[in-house]
Amino acid sequence: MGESVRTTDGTGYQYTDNFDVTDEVKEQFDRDGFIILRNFLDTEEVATLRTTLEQDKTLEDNYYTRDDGEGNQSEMATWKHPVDDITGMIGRSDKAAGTVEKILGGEVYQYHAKVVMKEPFTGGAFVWHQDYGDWYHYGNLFPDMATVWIAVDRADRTNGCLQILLGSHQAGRLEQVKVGEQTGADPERVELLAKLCPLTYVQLDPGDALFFHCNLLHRSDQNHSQNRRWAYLVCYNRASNDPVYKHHHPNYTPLIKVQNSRIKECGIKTPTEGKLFFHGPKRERDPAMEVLERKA
Ligand SMILES: O=C(O)CCC(=O)C(=O)O
Repeated sequence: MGESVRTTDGTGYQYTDNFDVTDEVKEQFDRDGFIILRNFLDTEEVATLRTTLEQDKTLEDNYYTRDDGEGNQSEMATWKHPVDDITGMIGRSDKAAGTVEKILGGEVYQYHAKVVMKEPFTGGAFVWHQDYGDWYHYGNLFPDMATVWIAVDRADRTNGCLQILLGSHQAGRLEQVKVGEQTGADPERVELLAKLCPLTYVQLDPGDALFFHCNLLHRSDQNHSQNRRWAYLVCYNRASNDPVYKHHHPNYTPLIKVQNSRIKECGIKTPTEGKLFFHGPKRERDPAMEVLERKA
């Protein structure tokens, strides 16, 4: 008997220009904590995004390493504001920002954007966590936040695709604890929730997008395969949920939305100003510095 694994294969909505957040779409998001839009970026758009990221010197200069504590690492580059390159056009587009606005029920702004790079064989794992686990501590009073996770490369079980506990956002915010070298949701609670909320592997083709609620439990495995797994993520906050603390992620900054056509029109360009990369506490430490700090 084969192992029974639940995946998102064959599920989700095919994105077309006529896509709308109907009552059914909204109900699904509220019930499951996510929706999938297949072909959210068409072949040309995702190819331009991929080439732009590969050529972007600022990513090279600003990425940091996120050690999974089990011998592997993922590289991440995180920035605050959308600018006029394809990453910004996607984040500002009606199909991304406009969809999130309808899902969350009001105006949104970009809370940050990032590229998560899981390289072949070395890409690191992420433990079970909720994004709101951290964002709560950064002064966001309400969980009126969501992320659009866009597959740049195919993401599947072999290269560490995202895993979710379906419907787990309905449990609300869980305690955060140290899990190995990472911070994650209380493993005891996660285990109990996993009995009720089916573990689901989010397998996506390049250009497919997962829109998910900030309290949805998610994780991902190491990449043991020869296939790269890069993803582009845009995180949104409701304008009405302006963080009450100043933190490394932006306070309310009006998002200038653009028509979807701007994604194609902008082509490959890599502006260096305005994004404001965040290097943050998770930046790769220089081992020599750590030795000095321990001695201090
Ligand atoms: O892309 C992944 O595998 C996980 C990324 C993630 O959960 C995060 O950056 O918070």
